This record gives sequence, structure tokens and C-alpha cells, in this order.
Amino acid sequence: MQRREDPRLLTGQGRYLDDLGREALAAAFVRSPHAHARIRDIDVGPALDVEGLVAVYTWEDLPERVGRALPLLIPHPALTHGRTAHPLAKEVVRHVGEPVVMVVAADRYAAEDACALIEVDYELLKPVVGLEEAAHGAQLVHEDVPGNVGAHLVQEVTAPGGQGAREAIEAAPHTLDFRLDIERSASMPLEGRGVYARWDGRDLRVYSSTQTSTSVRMAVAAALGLPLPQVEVIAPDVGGGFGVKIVHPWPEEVLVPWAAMTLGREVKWAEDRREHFISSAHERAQVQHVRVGFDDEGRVLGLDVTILHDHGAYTPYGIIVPIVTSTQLLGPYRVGAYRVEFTAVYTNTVQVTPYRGAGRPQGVFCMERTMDKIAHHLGKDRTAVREANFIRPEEFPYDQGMIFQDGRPLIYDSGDYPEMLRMIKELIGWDSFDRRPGRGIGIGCYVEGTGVGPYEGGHVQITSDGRVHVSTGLTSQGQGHETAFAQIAAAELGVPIERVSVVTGDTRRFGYAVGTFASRAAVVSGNAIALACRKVREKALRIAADALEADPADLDIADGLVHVAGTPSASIPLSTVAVLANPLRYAFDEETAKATQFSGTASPDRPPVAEGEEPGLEGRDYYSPIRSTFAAGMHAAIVETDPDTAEIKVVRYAVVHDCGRLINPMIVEGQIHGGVAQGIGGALYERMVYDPHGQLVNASFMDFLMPYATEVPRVETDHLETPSPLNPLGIKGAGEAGVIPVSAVIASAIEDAEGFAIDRMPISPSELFEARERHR
Ligand code: MCN
Repeated sequence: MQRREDPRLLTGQGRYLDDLGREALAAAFVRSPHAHARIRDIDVGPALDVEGLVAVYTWEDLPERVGRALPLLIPHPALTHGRTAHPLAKEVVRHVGEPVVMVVAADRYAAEDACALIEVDYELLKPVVGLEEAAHGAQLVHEDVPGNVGAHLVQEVTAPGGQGAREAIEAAPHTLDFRLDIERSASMPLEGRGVYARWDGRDLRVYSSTQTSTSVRMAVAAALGLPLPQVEVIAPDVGGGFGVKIVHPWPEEVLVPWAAMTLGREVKWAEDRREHFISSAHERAQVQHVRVGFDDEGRVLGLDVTILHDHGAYTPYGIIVPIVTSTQLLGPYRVGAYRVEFTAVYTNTVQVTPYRGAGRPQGVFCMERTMDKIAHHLGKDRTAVREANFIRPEEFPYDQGMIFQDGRPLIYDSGDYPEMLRMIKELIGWDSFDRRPGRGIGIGCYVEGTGVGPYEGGHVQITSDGRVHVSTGLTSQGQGHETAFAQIAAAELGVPIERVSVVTGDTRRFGYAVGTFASRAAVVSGNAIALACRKVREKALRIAADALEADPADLDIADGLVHVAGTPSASIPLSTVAVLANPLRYAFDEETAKATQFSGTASPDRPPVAEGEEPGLEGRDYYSPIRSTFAAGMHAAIVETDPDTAEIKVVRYAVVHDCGRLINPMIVEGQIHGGVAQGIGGALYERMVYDPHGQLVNASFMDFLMPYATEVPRVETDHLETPSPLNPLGIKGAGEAGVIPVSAVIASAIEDAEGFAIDRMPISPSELFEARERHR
């Protein structure tokens, strides 16, 4: 089944944020040019003469409620010093790009001209750049956060005999000790963030390029002091999110609607690329110290990982990223004892929030480097060491002993890791690999908790034309929900898919939702839609049974017709059932009108709407998973490295993936391909380069290198389906999987080609060249 949204999106029919509100006033922002400074004075005077200027606002101009620090979205007891920004900087700026002044003008040109004339007098403070400098704590990002430490957390799982990880390592026949470095990167959706707001004196309508329209709605209503029903938030077509658009509210999401209300005019802001680099959010940056003890077979007896994690300047998303790294690091392996400790520190750089994979690529890099090092140490095949450590299929449900962000244990629900290994080895040709100088093969395995709660909902309505309208509150950024959710509804209701339409991300249609992130839409919304369809189906059968004078238990629905099982001629179309469901018989066509006029359901003894029944053929339901379901995958790649230039080329890339029951294999493969491309970027090209002053020196696509199609080989994909026993459809998530192990796989392959350890990501040709010089 091809993606139904693509013809529209690929032929320029999409409606993205900046396609809307062409007549709106434009907002632009003066952003801090300094990484750390105190604001002494702001002189907006010179901007006031700019033609077309409408308003200029600093933090002092904002009402108390609007100017408050933005919410800390996911608190955690270990986050002892959580800090969030104010919508406009209050007294101190803590990273280059922090918004300081908002300008509203007739158009963006005038707004930007006015921004350029505003003079901000800064007293420069010493910036804290780099993880180790932050951890040293001599200079502080937040005056009231000692040592720059926002959070510190230790989790330990002891061996069955009660032995701790450190003891187990001491007692192990073999030990290794090493350090890994992962640099900063970021989501780079084609479309940046953006907000457009309209106020009609009573109701506020906000369009936002967001992954979480219902949460933006609640945040905006709270910040502006409006009752929820007076605020609607709509995510139009969204040109990618990859995590960065889950933050809510962004400063601009509060300020633009507030300005629209204050001025009584439509106001819009669309982020430009430089703003995206310096003012949104980044991820990945971690330094890891690893100690591992293992036996002669390579079985891990004890693992001790210490992580230094970079928060950036603020923590709107709490410590979700290092929690994911530390709790999901073990992947498909059963280790004797595990201790993980992270310290998350503030730096004067852009804040860190989840980016596709959200902490998992770092954890997988650690675990898979560990597996390769063990194999190398013992002179064993790298896949044999992995096999020796796998959790076996008969061990599910398997409790890794880790406690997740929500306080719940992480319990793997199902999987078959040995089978996946067999499949990936066959797909890439592991055992027949032609090993030559400058050519290496690598492997990486991961397990990914997907489909987190707390809930999603679905609403399904069948109208008198026989069409099915599905809505769910989460948003879409390119994941193909219009297709996949329609497939679910069509299958559940027994209607042709052409009759099903799907709306996402519009609070007018569905008000209670969480959002699209953490590879959760298919599991949580998909199941909610299936449950809502089942309600509607039951209702349709009840009404049809009445009309056909049959028992509902004897009825079935196929091709949009309710019929008596085994007697296809005794049938009634769903369009007719929809008309019968409402005592006001508005039929869509004459035939249905005739068929429903004297339907026989009217009776002097019965009320027009039966007791306990609601009018209309529609239903709503919610799905709230008891815990995450665990998808898994194994990737393998072949790379070639140039003997002279150290250029690194990925020549083959193979994926075996298990996301439970597949709704749409083509969409899942597309998701994986995109993820692999992003992962290749993270492994070889993409990094955020800060200078010692906290300036992001590569804040443009001239200098921040993303892979083109020319750098990404064809991704060869195979699926294994181990259904999740946790949800009605047996689904696990797929949206992040592709990116998660790529750095580990590429490191494994380069290491194989070069014969020395690759312990940092990304790696550029010049870094590989230097590494060669060191190992000569
Ligand atoms: N699917 C399926 N069968 C399964 C599992 C999933 O057919 N067993 C389909 C789903 O129906 C959906 C797609 O695969 O159409 C992804 O589903 P899911 O794993 O539930 O992920 P989400 O829909 O929740 O999407 C979020 C995920 C995340 S967290 C990031 S980041 C990401 C990603 O999706 N950002 C994306 N993929 C992206 N793809 C695009 N084009 N743009 C982004 O910003």
C-alpha cells in the first residue's frame, strides 16, 4: 500500500506553516550574540522609525504570566537543579541565539531591519563550553547551580548472588577499560519551527509546526490565561520534526499568540535556518567511561558505565535523554551485573532535548563498542560474542532491572535476537565477507522501548455517504499516518480504504492527546483507533441487526456492507446504517433516503434513540499502554576507506528489523531508510562545532554537512515479526529505529578496515587520517 499523502505532498499541494497567514504581521527576534552575558540595557529607540514597525517587546514589557520561565515538562527527582528559559531573556543570556527582543512589523523585511537597529548593552560573562569544563565547575552557567550539575543518577542491577558490577568486574577473568566520545548533533527538519496566531476577540487560533498540538494548546492557554475551549491549535503539514518540535511551548509559541491578542492582528513567525541552529535544541553530546569484566566466552559478568551528559543551557525536557541512554544501553544482552551513573551538566550552548533515537544511539554506541572490544580481546568473531550474551527467546518477558523515567520497570515483552542475528549475517554475507585492506564489515544490535504512554485516543465516524472519518490528536511530520491509520480503520471496519480519511494534529477535531515522539503513534494511536473502530463496528452491527431482523452475532462487515454471515444477499450498506443511527434521517443520496424512510425501527413503544445509545454512527476510545513494547534491530555495513585520503565510503548497508506486526511494510522501510541516512550523517558528517567563546561556528548548511543521496547506499531491509503481547494489534514502534545503531555499525566497520579502535563519533576523513598517523 503506497502512502496516500505523497501525491499531495510531492506535487507542492502541502500546506505548511509559512503557506498560511500570508497577510499576517511578521515577528522577528533579536537573539543574543553572546554565549553568556548580563543584559545591562536595551535601547529600542533606533528601531522605532523603521517603516512598517508595529511593536517592540522586551521581557519587561511582558505581563507576569507571559514572562514566566517556561515549564519544565518532565521533572524527575534526580533533576535537582532543573532550569528553563524565559520567553525573552530576563537579565542574563546563556547561549548564543537566546531570544532577547521581539519585533512585530508589517513584513519580515521591516521586522529584521528593526531588529538590526536595536542596541543591547551586554556585560560579558565567561562562557562554559565543553563537557569537561562544565564538570570542572569553576565557572557557572546558572549562578545557583553548584558545579553546573543539573542532575546525577545511579542505577545498579546486581548479579543473582547479590554481587555488584564493580565487584563482578574485579573478579572477572578479563577486564577492559575505555572512554567513548559522542559529539553534538541536532534534528534538521527541512521545515523549521513556526507559529501563526489569530485572535478574534474571543477565540485564539494558533497554527504551529509542532509534534504536540494538544500540549501546545494547554501550554498557550495557561501562559495567556485563557480557558482551554477558547484556544485551538492546529499543526498543518509539518515538514519534519525528528524530535525538536516536541518542545512546548517554545518561546515563540507563547509570544506570537500573545502579540496577536495584544495587537488584535494576525501575527506569524517562521524560523530561518540560522535560528534553527542557534535557538532550537541539540542532542547526543556525551562522554562515557566504560569498565567491563567478562569470561573466556565473552559473556559480560559486570559492566560499569559513567556518563557525562551535556544539558546545554536549559532543561525543558528534564533528563529524559540520559535516562534513556542509561536504562536502554544493555540492548539485547543479558549482563551479570550493571552499574550506570550519569551526571548531567549545564553549558552555555543551545539546550538539549530529544532528537530521533533520544539517547539510544549513545547507549548503543557504548554497548556495541564493548562487544567489539571483547571480541577483539578474545580473538573471537564479533557475532559470536553477541550471540553468547543474547537474551534467549524463551526468557521473555525479560526484566533488565532498570527503572524508567516514569518510575516503571523496563520489561522486554518479546523478541528473537538469535534469529535476527542469523538473518542479518545472511543478508550482509558475514561469513563470506571478502576481507581486503581498506575494507571492513561492521555490525550493531539494539533494543528500543517504543509506544510509551500515557495514552492516545481515536475518534471514528461513519457518515451517511458511507465514508469513514478518523481523527486522532497526535500530529504527523512525514510518518505516513494518513495511510497507516486508514489501513487500520479499513481492516477493523471492513470498508475499502478509499472511503477512509484521517485527520491528525487538529485540536478542533480531537482535544486530548500526547503527541508524536518516542515511536509511539502506531502503538498508542493505532490501537486507540482500532478500539474506537471496534465500538463503531459493534454499534453498526446492533443497528443493522435491527433492520435485517437478525442477531448481531450473525453479522459481519465486508466491503462496506453489513451482511448476514454466509448470506451475502441479506445485507445493508454502512451508509444506510449511518442514516439509521440518527433519528433525523439525512440521507446522502436518494437510494439511501428511500431505504431508510420507513425502516421499521420506529415504534410507538420505543424512544427515537434507544436507551444507552447515542445518535450517530461514531465512537471514541483511548488506549493506554501498561508499559513500553520493545522493538529490536540488527544492522550491518561494509565500508571502504581510501588509503591516501582516508575518505570513508559506506558501500553496503543492511537492516533486519522487528517492530512486531507490520501495518505497512513500505512505510516502515521508508522510516528505516530515512533513519539510516540520518545515522550516516551522525557517524561521518554532522556535528555542532562550538568555539571556546560558545559561538556555533558551523551554523549553516554550508558547514554542517548532511549526507546526500550520494552518501547513502541502498538500504537492504528484512523484517522479523515478533508480535507484542501487550497491545491488541501486536505492534511495536518503528520511527526511530533506523538511526539508533548506525554510529556503532560504522565504527565497527571502520575499525575492521583499519585495525585500530574507533572510540568517537562522528569521524571525518581528517580524523581518520590523524588516527592512522597515531597507530603507525
Ligand atoms: N508502522 C507500521 N508498522 C509498525 C510500526 C509502525 O506500519 N509495526 C508505521 C506507522 O504506522 C507510522 C510509521 O511506521 O506510519 C512510524 O510509526 P511509529 O514507530 O509509531 O513512529 P511515530 O509515528 O510515533 O513517529 C515518531 C518517530 C520519531 S520519534 C521521530 S523523531 C521521527 C520518526 O518518527 N521523525 C520523523 N520518523 C520521521 N519521519 C519523517 N518523515 N519526519 C520526521 O520528523
